Amino acid sequence: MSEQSVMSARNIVTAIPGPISQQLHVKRLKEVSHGVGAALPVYIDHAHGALVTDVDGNRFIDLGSGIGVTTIGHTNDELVKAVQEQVSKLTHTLFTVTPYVPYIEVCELLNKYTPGNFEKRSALFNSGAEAVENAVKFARKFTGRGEIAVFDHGYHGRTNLTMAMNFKAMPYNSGFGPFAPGVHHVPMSYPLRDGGITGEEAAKRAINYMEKRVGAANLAAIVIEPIQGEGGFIVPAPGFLPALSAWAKANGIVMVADEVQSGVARTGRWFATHYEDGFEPDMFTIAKGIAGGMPISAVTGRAEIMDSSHAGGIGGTYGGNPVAAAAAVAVLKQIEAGGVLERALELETILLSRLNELKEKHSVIAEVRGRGAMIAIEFVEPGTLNPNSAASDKVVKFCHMNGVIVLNAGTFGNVIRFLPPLAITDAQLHEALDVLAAGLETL
Ligand code: PLZ
Repeated sequence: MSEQSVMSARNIVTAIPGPISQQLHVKRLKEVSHGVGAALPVYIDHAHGALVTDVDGNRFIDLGSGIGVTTIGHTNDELVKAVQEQVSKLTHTLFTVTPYVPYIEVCELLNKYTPGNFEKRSALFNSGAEAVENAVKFARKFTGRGEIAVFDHGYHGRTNLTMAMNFKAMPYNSGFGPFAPGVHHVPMSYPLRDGGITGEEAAKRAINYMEKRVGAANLAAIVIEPIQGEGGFIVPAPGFLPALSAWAKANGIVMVADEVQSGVARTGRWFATHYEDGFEPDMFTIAKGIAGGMPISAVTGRAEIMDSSHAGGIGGTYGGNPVAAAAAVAVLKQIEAGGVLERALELETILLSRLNELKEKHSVIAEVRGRGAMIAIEFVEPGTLNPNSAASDKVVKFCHMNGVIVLNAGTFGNVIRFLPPLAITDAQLHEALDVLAAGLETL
């Protein structure tokens, strides 16, 4: 064993947050809107791979990737090189005025690697919410219909339309309405809390709601996260997603997979949709992990839907910015080259075995779920299904204080989710999970 590997990856040298972070936080509260939250107010100076260092010199192991963004690793070498080369050549023209090459390259790669054996087109935007907004625009234009169905526990963004599509009032929606009309919330498949019904039965419940409450002929699109992100990594029961897409197809409804959190190698496949045979979305929304932190998003879908808009109907000043597009090409080409998807599956093996061990030991953990490097644990009051956010909050706090960045999630705030950068080493992941285990011992 090298000296490096026996040393701790973490290095906590001050109280958390440290004195410089505390000073910065005071300044921030004076200058930055208080509507912008901070889960862990340590101010970060630099990061590489899965290690993040703050302004006080504290080094953390990152199991959050900035909510699933730095999947390829912080300051990934090839990404940094691509960005540096592009930024000195061209920072902006606006693709819809005078186009440039990286935009087309991103679209080509996404058209190739998204599920679905049909002709595709893509369009590029800045954020996940903007991608979702545009997927809805395409679906409405193509179908000539107005209504949209989304699912309980779902999350789609913070713009007016996407707020209407979110499940949770707090903290996302409360007080920010009125919201865009035409959005209908449909029961999700949530195996832990569904009393044992099958995926097909859960789909029947959702379809019944859409038929009776909305009317199939009025629906432009069904928008669903194949694994729900903010909702707590809820993996629907097998058969749920295929039954929905079959019903959508039979009724001329556009099936949209929101893969903003679950896409781009996160789950060990290019997209989480690949796991469900028979689930056949017409369109995908993609963001986060696509470009290692550079802001870019995409809608990829059937050519006839994507071409249904008149020229000029789709766009935006910065959408598919050349530097962000170059970063996306660098990420997508690394996945294409091999090894990245495999790494996510290796992390899955470690996460599942360590977390299931902890579940055996701690009856507050009701379930370990997810795929690839997108795994979560849900906390309950032992022997019941009552959500136990007091326990999950305590463990999250313990991890933060001890140099591990973890994120909470879930409608009931009782889920801890793990989204490590795929560049994390086995030793770093084990060290972070040792901290989690110690946190569970404090309950
Ligand atoms: N769709 C499935 O997960 C973003 C939200 C963080 P944007 N999720 C993280 C926060 O507190 O704002 C997300 C998602 C899914 C859409 C979005 C929205 O993506 O890039 O944040 O707009």
